[in-house]
Amino acid sequence: MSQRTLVLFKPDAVRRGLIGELLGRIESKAGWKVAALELRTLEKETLEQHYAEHVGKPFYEPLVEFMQSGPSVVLVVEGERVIEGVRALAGPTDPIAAAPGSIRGDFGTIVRENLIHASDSEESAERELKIFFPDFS
Ligand code: IDP
Ligand code: MG
Repeated sequence: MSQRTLVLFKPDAVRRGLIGELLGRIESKAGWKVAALELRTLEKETLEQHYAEHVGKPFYEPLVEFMQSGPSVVLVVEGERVIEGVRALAGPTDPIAAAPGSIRGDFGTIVRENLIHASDSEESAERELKIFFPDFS
């Protein structure tokens, strides 16, 4: 089943020069296509919409601050089971718990600065694609 997902390479990944590494892992998956890609410093309003489910949690404010701290790469990736697939490439939220071989497991140590966001379900993908690419059909 072909799907679209919203992916962010977070400001830590861009600062550390990992755009190519992360993009390469996505592009290496057979049949997956980058449908949109932009280097963008995310606005507070965009992040408040994106992370609405986390409002009130102790990590919310520092997360929104961190996500504004430099440019991110914003991507739409499409292909076979890409929603589940990019989550698998990313690994679980805590980079220390993430298996080596996953993006977070290979490059991360800090939970907040875990390099990548990827939509976690079809509903999230639809919601997030509208936030970041309102004109994308
Ligand atoms: P996910 O990105 O793996 O879907 P979520 O639970 O949706 O993880 O959290 C969104 C983001 O908030 C995480 O990717 C991470 O950057 C940050 N985050 C989540 N939990 C914590 C925490 O306990 N401490 C600090 N940051 C956190
Ligand atoms: Mg999440």
